Amino acid sequence: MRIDVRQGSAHKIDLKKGTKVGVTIFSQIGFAAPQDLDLTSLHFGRTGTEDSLIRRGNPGKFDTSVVDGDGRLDLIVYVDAGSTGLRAGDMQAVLTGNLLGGTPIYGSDFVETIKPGK
Ligand SMILES: [Ca+2]
Repeated sequence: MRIDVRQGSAHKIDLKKGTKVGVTIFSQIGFAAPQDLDLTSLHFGRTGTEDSLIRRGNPGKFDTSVVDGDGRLDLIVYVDAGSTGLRAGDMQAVLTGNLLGGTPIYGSDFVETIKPGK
């Protein structure tokens, strides 16, 4: 699964608690992220086990947008950088979860992490 992690438009993430980071999950042939994912199962962070998603209700409301111009709606979830377990200098972040049928999914992206407030 292809994901893209950004704080605003940059890959550089301020690890301060409360920093909102967007994680785009790209749909592809045979996989529609907004429909096929079990949204309650998603975890994101240093190891992919962290409960860092910012949820509005349960399972929460997330954004959809055609991020990459391929005509397929992609899913955008938001996480609190302070809950990801990421440390300054980490260069990778991981998203894990399940499809609605229970199949586990995994994605990772390059990140640049900076100390809180720097
Ligand atoms: Ca797309």
